[in-house]
Amino acid sequence: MITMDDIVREGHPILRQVAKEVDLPPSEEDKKTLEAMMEFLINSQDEEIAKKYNLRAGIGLAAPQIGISKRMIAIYLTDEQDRLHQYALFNPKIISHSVEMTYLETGEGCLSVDRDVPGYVPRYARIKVKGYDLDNNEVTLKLKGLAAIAVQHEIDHLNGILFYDRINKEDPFKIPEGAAAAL
Ligand code: K1U
Ligand code: NI
Repeated sequence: MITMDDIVREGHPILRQVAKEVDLPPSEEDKKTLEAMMEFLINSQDEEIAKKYNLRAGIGLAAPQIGISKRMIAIYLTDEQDRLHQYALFNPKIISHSVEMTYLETGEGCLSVDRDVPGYVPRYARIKVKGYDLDNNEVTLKLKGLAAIAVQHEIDHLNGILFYDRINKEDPFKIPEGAAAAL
């Protein structure tokens, strides 16, 4: 199982690399990796398991964060409407997005960043994402709110981008242009 010891922290060059596309259909090894990433998220949100293994809660994880520079992400979160979003995706791609932007009023955190970086992180308010699931089915998702923000955070990891790269350096709490707060 994946634990915090497997999570690569900022400063490691893999977090700044553009991850490689996964060959499809996915190999058994790539499927196992993506399944283990999802298991980590579920475990990290289980009070007992998280305490036992000292896991920090996460709602998303990208393969570079466990030292694998391949385009794989896992998402496991309950949204503002109490809907569960559980996605394990190979080669996720934003195929369209809103003009409107959004941001979390609490800012963002990252399992690869062991410190608080305050500020608003501008994100598209709505996105359409295409990718492939564990069974190699093409998946198209239309997302908004926290789910859209989490997917953008994880796709950023695949492109070597960390959330604080997007915070306004001069004025971290400046409301991004055309943005409404999420949540
Ligand atoms: O990629 C990561 O480092 C995980 C990160 C992803 C994230 C997505 C969107 C906004 C912020 C961060 C996290 O999951 S940080 C933990 C977190 O945001 C959270 C954990 C439990 C409940 C609610 C939120
Ligand atoms: Ni992160």
